[in-house]
Amino acid sequence: MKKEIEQELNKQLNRELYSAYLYLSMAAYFESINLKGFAHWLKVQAKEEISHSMKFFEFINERNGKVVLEVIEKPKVDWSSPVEAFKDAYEHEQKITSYIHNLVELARKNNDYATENFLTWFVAEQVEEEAQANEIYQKLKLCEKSVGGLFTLDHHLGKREE
Ligand code: OFO
Repeated sequence: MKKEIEQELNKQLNRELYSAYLYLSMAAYFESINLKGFAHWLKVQAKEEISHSMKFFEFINERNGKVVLEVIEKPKVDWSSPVEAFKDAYEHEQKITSYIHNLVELARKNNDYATENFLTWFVAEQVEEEAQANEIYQKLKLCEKSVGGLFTLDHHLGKREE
């Protein structure tokens, strides 16, 4: 595997860990305002992000690359409202999608078919990641003036399976 690709895959591994950190920080925010269902959903999401980072970990090793773990950026710790938190989550996923797409372009430019094939899973996954964050964001906008709506959504999100 080319050095440049190895370095970029390592950067993405770090971004996936940052995603876990961000969602865990959001979970702490929701715990602090007693919306336990949102907190649960975000804790499950954080675990999913760690599993994404592990896919990069294993792939880099399989290709005889070297995993290099860097510092994980400190995430935001407070939000002014649930809507603001999920707006951030949605925008974050859009940013992650563009990083994945840039990686695909890099793999293509280098005729690295194995990396391109590995990234196909992430291209599809990002469609889902964006859709689910956006769905919650849009629903939160609808219940901005309805505490009942917010509690219903909280209850529903609390049922997310691991
Ligand atoms: Fe790893 O998909 Fe979200 O960030």
